Amino acid sequence: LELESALHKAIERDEIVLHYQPKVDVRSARMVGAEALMRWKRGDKLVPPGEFIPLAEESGLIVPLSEWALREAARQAKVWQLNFGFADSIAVNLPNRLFERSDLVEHIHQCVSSYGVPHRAIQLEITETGLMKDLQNVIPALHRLNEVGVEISIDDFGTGYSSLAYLTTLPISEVKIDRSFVRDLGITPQSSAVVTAIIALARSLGLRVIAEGVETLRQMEVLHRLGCSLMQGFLFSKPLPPDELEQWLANTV
Ligand code: G
Ligand code: G
Ligand code: NA
Ligand code: MN
Repeated sequence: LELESALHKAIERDEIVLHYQPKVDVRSARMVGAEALMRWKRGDKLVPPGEFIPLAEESGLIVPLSEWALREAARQAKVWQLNFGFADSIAVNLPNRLFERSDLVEHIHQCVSSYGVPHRAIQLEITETGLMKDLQNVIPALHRLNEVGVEISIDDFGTGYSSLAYLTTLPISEVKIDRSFVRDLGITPQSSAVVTAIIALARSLGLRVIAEGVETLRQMEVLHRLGCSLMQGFLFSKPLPPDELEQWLANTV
């Protein structure tokens, strides 16, 4: 409860920050977008999200936190657009709780329009498990978001038992191969079988496919050989504070 009240204050005190991890196209070695990941600056300590996101989800604080993240990502996209000609999108992780709001789409619209960036400046990552758990709330919102140009990426893909038939009906743009499969690439034959299947599925549905958690050259090579050239992971960069992402941004245009 103490941590909960501290987290509540953290939002008001601007102690929450976003770090950004590049999404890289290995064919050009360039950044094609970035994923925003929260950090809590508590004194001189940086509290990792693993320690406060679960608490935020239990307490409901995840709603104001995520709304803040959407606003902050839109603001950052504008700054980078002005300074670096940034025209890609920033991906924000959106937990299911946000889809219970009937005005989610309106909130996102307000975020982008108040900073004067296009809707496509914001991409949403929703986990496969979250998607399947709450289709009733999520699907109508996905359609409305798609109509205004906000792209949807399915996070942790391959772990959530989604109905493939369902996927074909959803307005999604990207699937993110879960890091558990990437980790075992070149180690277990099962992992490359799963990755091969996901890439084939994505291709036949016309979806982008990106691999997360890429840590080794070997994993990068296998993924590239299997037909996935978009990647994210420590091999390229850990999540960086905005000023440190500038090196990547300068390289993009
Ligand atoms: O950044 P990292 O390495 O430590 O994140 C740990 C976990 O916290 C991951 O599961 C990640 O999805 C989650 N997380 C990080 N930032 C956010 C965020 O802004 N919103 C949500 N919902 N989850 C986040
Ligand atoms: O899927 P999710 O949104 O949870 O992914 C974000 C989390 O993954 C963050 O905690 C981030 O720090 C972490 N992450 C990013 N790249 C890598 C990587 O190459 N390896 C591992 N193990 N974690 C990573
Ligand atoms: Na994510
Ligand atoms: Mn993931």
